[in-house]
Amino acid sequence: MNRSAELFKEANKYIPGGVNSPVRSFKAVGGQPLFIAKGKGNRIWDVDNNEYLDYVGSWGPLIMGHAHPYVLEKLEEAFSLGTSFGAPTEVEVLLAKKIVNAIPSIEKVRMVNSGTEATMSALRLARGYTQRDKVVKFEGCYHGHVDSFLVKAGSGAITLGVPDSPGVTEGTSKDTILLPYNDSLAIRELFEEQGETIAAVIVEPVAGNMGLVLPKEGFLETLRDVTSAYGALLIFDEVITGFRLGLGGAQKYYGVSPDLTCLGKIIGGGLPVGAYGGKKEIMDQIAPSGPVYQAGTLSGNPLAMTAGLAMMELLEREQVNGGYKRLASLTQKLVDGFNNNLDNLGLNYTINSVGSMFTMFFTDGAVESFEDAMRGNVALFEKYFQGMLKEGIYLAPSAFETGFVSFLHGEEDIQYTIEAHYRVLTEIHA
Ligand code: KE4
Repeated sequence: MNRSAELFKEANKYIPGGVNSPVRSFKAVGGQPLFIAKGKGNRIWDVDNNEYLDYVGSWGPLIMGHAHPYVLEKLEEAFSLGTSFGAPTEVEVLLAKKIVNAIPSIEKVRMVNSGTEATMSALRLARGYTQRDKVVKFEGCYHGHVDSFLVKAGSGAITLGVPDSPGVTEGTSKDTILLPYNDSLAIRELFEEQGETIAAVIVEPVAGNMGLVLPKEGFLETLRDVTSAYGALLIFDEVITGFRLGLGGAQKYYGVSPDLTCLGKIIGGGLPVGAYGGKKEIMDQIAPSGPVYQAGTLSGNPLAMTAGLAMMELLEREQVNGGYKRLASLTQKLVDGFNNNLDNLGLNYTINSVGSMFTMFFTDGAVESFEDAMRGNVALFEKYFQGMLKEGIYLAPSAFETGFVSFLHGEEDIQYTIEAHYRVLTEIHA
């Protein structure tokens, strides 16, 4: 039995499912999860010293790769000063300032400890600010494990085949309205019918939790129109896309400005973090400046802020020197190589991509909604995932996630991945 298997056996004695987050369990792809010992650049090593080219990047945060020297250097300085004070620090102000300067729709921002906390707090704020109860979310979008959003959530919930979660009360889910992603007509009809009762619409401006699904022309603009017309707030969940699609996130990329934005992942440089922000007038409703309560012992933790600030400094440099453009074209090269393989093999699987994000769906035709994504052949994905793992390529262990290319991926990595993709597809279709 290898070390990962031994540790998984041990872990199952003390941790539910042997993991601290469901999707890591490999339940959706069979076999045992890998226990990771270390990461460096675009590589990770498991506890049996197997090396992998990493396209998960800790589910998005590590756009600058693992153990970036600059991030580690700044953390080492911070460690020596202490790990947490539960009091204001200069570093959290510096990071807040960078976020505000990077994203025009954010005039004020509050730090929390996870993406879930960010979306949960943004929802409470929207309800407190509008004095309304209803919230609209979209099928296949995942906004963390907030009761109000675990209504056919994406990510883990779909992967585990449990679209609704036990423990979410009728009372809670009755205030959540679920619509198909990319369906502009449905949202218009809903608002004509009950727009005045809706506190907020929350959306992943680029959906990364049903596999990658891009907004159709006019969809985000429609959300902006109807929410403005009826006094509801538009919340962009940019936990994945924030600083992934460029410093301005998806809202800059698509030119649609929300009222509130949720962030996470990249802004913590791999340490636990989340944030939500928006217009002053709305954010000042948050305690202690306003009546909407939200708090956290480790919010603005100096180590997470230090790692986040270092990441932002690195990303500002990338933005200036065209790094994001290079990253997008490197990802396009990967996607073109994959599509070339599919043509040569006579396969017509669909690949969605934007910036440094990509997903290959084991289905043909456009994948523009949760329903489309669910047409994917999960059994084939499982074989593909295991085959790529044997090739030393670490993909997300779920058909309903997104692949991430980091600034540390190079041409050779892309070339190797394209060749491995060809070999594995040939094998599983033999
Ligand atoms: P966290 O609470 O996991 O930090 O963030 C929740 C969240 C919110 N919004 C979006 C768009 C997200 O993608 C996430 C979390 N993403 C998943 C995978 N895509 C995290 C992986 C996991 O659940 O282990």
